[in-house]
Parts: sequence; C-alpha cells; structure tokens
Amino acid sequence: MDRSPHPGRFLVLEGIEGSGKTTQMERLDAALRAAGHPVCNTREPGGTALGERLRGLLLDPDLPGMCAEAELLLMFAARAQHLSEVIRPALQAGEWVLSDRFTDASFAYQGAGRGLGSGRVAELETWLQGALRPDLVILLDIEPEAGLERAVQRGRRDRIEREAVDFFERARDAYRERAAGAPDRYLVVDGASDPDTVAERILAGVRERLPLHALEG
Ligand code: Z5A
Repeated sequence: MDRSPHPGRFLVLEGIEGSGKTTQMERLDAALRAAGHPVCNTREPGGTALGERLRGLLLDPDLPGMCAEAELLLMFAARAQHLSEVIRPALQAGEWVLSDRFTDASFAYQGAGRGLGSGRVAELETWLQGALRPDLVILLDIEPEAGLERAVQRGRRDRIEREAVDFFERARDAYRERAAGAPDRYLVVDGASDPDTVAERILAGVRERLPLHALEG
C-alpha cells in the first residue's frame, strides 16, 4: 500500500518510558541502512537546535510548576521546528524518517495523561501538519511498572518520569486506543519480550505494511 504524498517514508516509534524505543530505533535504523535506504534518524522533543533546547526545559525536574497547556504548546513548538527543518525536507528528499516519538505522544501524555483531551491536540496537529501523518507508528506496549523499572535503572528521573503510575496508565491506554482505531497505520508489539524478538516482530510488521522489498531475507 502506498498512500504517501511525499517520496520518503515516515516511521515513528512510540510507547511509555522504558518500553525500548531507543533500543529498537537503533536496530531498525541499521536494518533500513543495510537494505540501502537513506535514513533520517531523529527524535521528539528535539531533532533541531531549538527542539533540543525546548527538550531541556520540558524535561527539567527543576521546573515542576509547568502547566499542562504550556507543556503541550512547547511540545508543538519543538515539533513545528522539527517538521520545517528536518522531517518535511527529508521526506521530500526521499529519505526514511525514523522518529523516536511524534504527535501520538502528545495525544497520550498531554491529551490523556494531563487530561487536556484529544480535541486540543488534534487542532494543533491539523494546524501544523496539515495532512501529514506517519506512514506507520510502531507502538511498543508495556506495563507502566515494568517500563518505569527499566527507566529508573538509568538514574535521575526527568520531570515527566516523576509522574505517578496512573499518569502512565492513561498514556498507555490512549496509545492502545489510537492503535486499535487505525490498525493499518499502527503496529503494536509487546515491549516486554526480549530485544531480539521485539526487533524481529518490528521488521516483520514493517515488511508487511510498507513496500520494503529490499528488506526481504
Ligand atoms: N513527551 C510528551 O509528553 N509529549 C510529546 O509530544 C513528546 C514527548 C514528543 C521524553 O521522551 C519525554 O517526553 C517522555 C514523553 C514526553 N516522557 N518522559 N519521561 P523520551 O522518548 O526521550 O524519553 P523516554 O520515554 O523516557 O525514553 P526512555 O526512558 O529512554 O525509554 P525507551 O527509549 O523507550 O527505552 P530504551 O532506552 O531503549 O530502554 C530503556 C532501558 O531498558 C535500557 O536500559 C535498555 O537496555 C532496556 N531495554 C530496552 N529494551 C528491552 C527489552 N526488550 N528487554 C529488557 N530490557 C530492555
């Protein structure tokens, strides 16, 4: 199936903390490059100089009073720059954009986690993205306790990681609901499986959904 309005492909990895996105980004990036695809590997919030500065503010545990609306708008400010400077140019150039998080994270964390609702997020999505949506969102699904346990082992928790488990439960439920509502655009993989199994399932799912003849074998 090829519905993309641009010559590139847009793949996003999503999931709650510690679900294994960064680990699997590296593996998928390597598989795509080995198959000869040009890959633009990026992340949100971040991916540009402005976005990385905003990421620093958004995750700073010394800014505990940030209101939900400010958080949402800063996420989209970073995204606007990311779209303009990185994502759209790469897709136009025919690259495979592989992003560690994108707008689904705003629906999950600000819309559901913070309780702002999906309507506000959808308005910003339409304003900034127009018709642009990922070709495929790979959702690494994991119980919040298990993901947070992995994340905690890394050391100091960032501002958002300090939220209580029910915040991540709401985010996880929102991700799963979105995936269930558009199964052709989402690939849900059990993030609790071992990293090799997760990587195999992701590759199999990507091959099944996108014209990836070069990844066969
Ligand atoms: N956020 C938001 O609220 N709204 C938005 O619109 C956007 C983002 C775009 C930063 O994101 C924060 O921004 C995030 C959401 C919010 N909230 N927080 N906090 P981030 O993606 O940079 O941060 P993160 O979600 O906290 O990522 P993470 O904790 O680095 O997790 P990860 O990338 O999913 O996992 P990982 O680094 O690959 O693995 C974590 C550990 O588990 C590591 O030690 C691995 O070796 C281990 N691991 C990985 N996979 C496995 C498996 N399969 N088995 C066992 N162990 C594993």
